[in-house]
Amino acid sequence: MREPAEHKQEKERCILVGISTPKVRPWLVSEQIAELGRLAETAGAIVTRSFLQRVQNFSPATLIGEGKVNEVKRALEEDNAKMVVFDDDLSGSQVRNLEQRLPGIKVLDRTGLILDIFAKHAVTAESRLMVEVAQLQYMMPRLTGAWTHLCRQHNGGIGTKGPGETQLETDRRMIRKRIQELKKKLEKIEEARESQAENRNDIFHVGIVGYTNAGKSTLTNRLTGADVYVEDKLFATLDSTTRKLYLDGENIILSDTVGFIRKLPHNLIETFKSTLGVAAHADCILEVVDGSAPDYREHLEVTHKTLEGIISKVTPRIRVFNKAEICDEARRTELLQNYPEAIQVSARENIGMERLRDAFKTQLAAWKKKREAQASIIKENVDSPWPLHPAESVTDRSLNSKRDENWREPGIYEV
Ligand SMILES: Nc1nc2c(ncn2[C@@H]2O[C@H](COP(=O)(O)OP(=O)(O)OP(=O)(O)O)[C@@H](O)[C@H]2O)c(=O)[nH]1
Ligand SMILES: [Mg+2]
Repeated sequence: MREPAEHKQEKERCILVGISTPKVRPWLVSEQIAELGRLAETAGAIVTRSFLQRVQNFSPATLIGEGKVNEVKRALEEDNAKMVVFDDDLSGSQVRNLEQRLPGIKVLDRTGLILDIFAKHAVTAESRLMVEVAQLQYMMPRLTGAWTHLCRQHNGGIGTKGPGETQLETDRRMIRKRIQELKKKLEKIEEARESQAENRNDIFHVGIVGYTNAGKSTLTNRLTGADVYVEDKLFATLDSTTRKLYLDGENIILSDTVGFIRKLPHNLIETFKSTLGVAAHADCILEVVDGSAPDYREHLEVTHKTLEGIISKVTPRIRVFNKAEICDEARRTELLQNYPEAIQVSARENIGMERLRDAFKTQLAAWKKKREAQASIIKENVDSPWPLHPAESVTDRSLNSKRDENWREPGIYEV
């Protein structure tokens, strides 16, 4: 089992700040801040406390109001914490203003944290390239002093695992050039992947998608006996893994891939499109949802929004609600009533796997039927509707169809 590299360094203590507007329901806001806490822990930090500010409008200078900044400052001192993480995106100037008001404190936002986790969990050359592109794009507007300052001052740690200090110190033009180079490399990898996908055209391919931590890798392991990295962490999987599953006398392919999260940075989705492309080429999508999550509906929504434009609407889908064994009766009934087509499973406890395999079999049969129909359409169109003259090829005929219509066996005819 391959474990992503973790940085062995002392855990950083941090404070979280969430902001909510009256439009957002309070329980959802606390879910979001709890998720930010899990992100911070995944990045290797210790959360000492969280602040939630209800505002009508965001403050343009510091996102939160002056009074709240002072409150956060006092809390940081009391908790001996050196980092503050905002649940919402901060602009470059907001980061700089906050750093001025909170001297010696590292200021990050959710996106910065996610990028840091991605950087730490990237295993293959491809995912490292993708993360580097996303980091550089993220840094561009925040470049003026702030990031170089962070790197020197904090000497590494969360949010500073950038592509190297030298890059941070180069100007935007250089960074743009670097992004172009990286994108070219990624394009080449993607081309190779496309041709791989074409080679697998005759095997039924299931792409697994879903919110991070839903249990996609656990399910892949359960179904295929594989050993994909599973962890109670967000973004445990970044690189897509492809495994074979023996079903009904033949092999099908399962691809496990990167999970989604709310407020996933747009450029990260763009950059990871090629990894997600694995699912885009799939003949069937398996959507895994953590049925026990209080905000599972939002998970569904985030997954669908992220996949819009990547996966064709006509690709058949199977939906499973995972972690069924820890759902209470009321939740199980709710899921059954609202999503009668979905299958409730537990990858951990091996529940519902037969139903899932049956669903694969149904989709496999439908796929075969469709392919047979496609094959016969191709055959019909390739087969000539009239007998060919022995000296003539199909191409000759299609190039000169006028002549074809009047073509006759050589000989003497009455006119
Ligand atoms: N209770 C319960 N926990 C589960 C089940 N399936 C997975 N888990 C746990 O959920 C956590 C996340 O599982 P993963 O398989 O890594 O989830 P993932 O969807 O691949 O996550 P990412 O790779 O981060 O997107 C782990 O702690 C698993 O042990 C299940 O059926 N029941
Ligand atoms: Mg995973």
